[in-house]
Amino acid sequence: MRRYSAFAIAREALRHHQGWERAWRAPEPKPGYDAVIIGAGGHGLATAYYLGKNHGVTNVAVIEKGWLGGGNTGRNTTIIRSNYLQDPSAAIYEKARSLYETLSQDLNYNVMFSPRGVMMLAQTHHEVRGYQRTAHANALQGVVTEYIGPERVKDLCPIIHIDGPRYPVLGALWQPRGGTARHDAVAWGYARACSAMGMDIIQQCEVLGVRSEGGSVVGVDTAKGFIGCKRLGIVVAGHSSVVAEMAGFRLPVESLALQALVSEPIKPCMDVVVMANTVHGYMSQSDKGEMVIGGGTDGFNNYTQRGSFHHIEETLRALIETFPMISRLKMLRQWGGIVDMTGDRSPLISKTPLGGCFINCGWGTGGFKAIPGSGWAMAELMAKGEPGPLAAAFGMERFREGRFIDESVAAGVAH
Ligand code: FAD
Ligand code: PYC
Repeated sequence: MRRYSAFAIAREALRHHQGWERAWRAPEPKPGYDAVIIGAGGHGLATAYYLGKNHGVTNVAVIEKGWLGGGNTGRNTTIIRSNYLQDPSAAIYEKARSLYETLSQDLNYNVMFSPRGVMMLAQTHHEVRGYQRTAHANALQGVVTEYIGPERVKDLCPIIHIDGPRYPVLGALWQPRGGTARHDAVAWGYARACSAMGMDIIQQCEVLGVRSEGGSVVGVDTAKGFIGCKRLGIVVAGHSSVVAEMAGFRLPVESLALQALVSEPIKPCMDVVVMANTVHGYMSQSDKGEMVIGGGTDGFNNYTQRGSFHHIEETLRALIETFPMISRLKMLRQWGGIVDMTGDRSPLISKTPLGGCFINCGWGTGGFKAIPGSGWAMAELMAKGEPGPLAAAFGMERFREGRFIDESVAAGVAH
């Protein structure tokens, strides 16, 4: 695979861009692999990448029922932060955030990481105390955050109305190196790097069944036939329970739609990311100028990957007191993704009751930010058969043992 570089752009400009290669191959499946990963979202692709890069396992297939990055990875609002409360969460989200800092260089693909800063507004006294507590916890965890007052909020984001009648802004939890990245590029960058290592990314290939012998996985039945494997990773987000059932076990996960929308593009007016969790809204401005806006999950479990009108109304009504300027914007597009929620709002990176089969799911409304760290930890689990330090706390046995990692506040999105 040829490297992308300024020199390559100049060379291609001179020959009318006729010489670019395909970013990844489109192979037919082989009869078997050392490792198969179901799901070519960010987490599945990152798992494959770090299996190759960190553990030298490259006889790998990533199997996707649709197109790569077409699930939640290509549908999210791209917020990256690591301001979680519990130690295991801070460790994995901060690992992910720090990998994002150099991901473009690592993958030789511009993922447009933009550490513009993320603030979570405190609009009730309860939130003030909660975010001050998180700032103290983050200081102990080595995660750089700061509790800031309303004047600093206004300085950082002049379009915020801080004296709202119902929910005045009392302060914020500020993470200066949080931000955003281009979601598709994260999937595409990992896919290209995996393909370059010789891995097969097989799209339009739904997994229909999981086969086992003597309590261990031997392969998967797919729309393109049987594919054998020694190790299987299930990384399918909102469809985790469906695929787990094929493998013969149940998960403590519910599936819900989470929706988002974007406005027409406008001139630059906001160069930070703002989350307003009391009213359930969050907003940032994309490089194209659109205001990227999201709210809470649907109030009922479902698999419908779509937007709905009542959600636009609810989300904008929630945000308008704090951002009066959005009342004058036209909204362009809306969509939904199916998120996988656990009871403690923390993920599963876990062995399963089926030998050789591992699961990575439960990232719910907040897994985009985790992709590099999650892939790193899942690759270690799949390569060694045991979790490393990043994944150790996230086994599914924690639900049997009552050892929850409660992140219902830090998850930041209503559910
Ligand atoms: P996905 O990207 O969904 O990938 C799973 C893949 O598995 C899919 O491509 C699917 O087609 C495939 N699959 C499913 N079943 C099968 C099968 N049987 N056979 C083969 N393939 C199968 N997180 C943040 O950190 N910040 C945010 O700002 C943020 N905003 C969000 C906003 C919205 C509207 C949504 C929906 C989510 C948001 N998230 C956010 C959450 C984040 O998008 C997800 O946690 C993350 O993308 C999950 O990645 P994934 O790779 O696990 O799943
Ligand atoms: O986890 O930061 C997050 C998030 C923002 C919007 C949806 N999830």
